[in-house]
Amino acid sequence: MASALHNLSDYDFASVPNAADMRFGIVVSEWNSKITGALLQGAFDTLTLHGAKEENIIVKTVPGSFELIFGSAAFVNSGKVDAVIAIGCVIKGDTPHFDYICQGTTQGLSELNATGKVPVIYGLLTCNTMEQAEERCGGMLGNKGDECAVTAIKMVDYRRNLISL
Ligand code: DLZ
Repeated sequence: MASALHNLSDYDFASVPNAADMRFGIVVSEWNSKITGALLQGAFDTLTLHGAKEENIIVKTVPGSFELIFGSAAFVNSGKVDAVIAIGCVIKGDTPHFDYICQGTTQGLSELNATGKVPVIYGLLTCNTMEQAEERCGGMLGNKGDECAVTAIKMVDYRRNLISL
């Protein structure tokens, strides 16, 4: 679980495989676009930092986090990417809507991740306040986009290693 001590941008650089021959799809929710834009930037920069070519990173937007499921499935089924990163941000409101969107989106992405041909990386911020989201998209707790990029590269490498066994 996240804690005040864990910075989402901290990782062991040397443990990340080179991503020069990897292709990535990033699906970004338009809701809370200031936050999701910063998450996207973090993911994009970290992928390229580890060798991914810009032309091999396809970015698509969807209206809200709930649509990340369909958007990610479309990438998975396209056969054009080696991993998908789903980026969204849900902020708690006055009604239970928050819970339904978080649960529905998480379940949908989980099922896709478990059953699809390529990994789907969970880049959904589920926050009680906008301040919590700002802390996690480049603020004092780092950027979850960085974490998602590193995870995507490692999972592509994981799958390739299994296939080559
Ligand atoms: C409707 C809604 C609400 C209230 N809040 C958010 C949010 O904080 N973050 C987000 O990504 N999306 C939100 N949405 C939109 C839903 O994800 C979805 O787009 C709509 O319910 C239509 O399916």
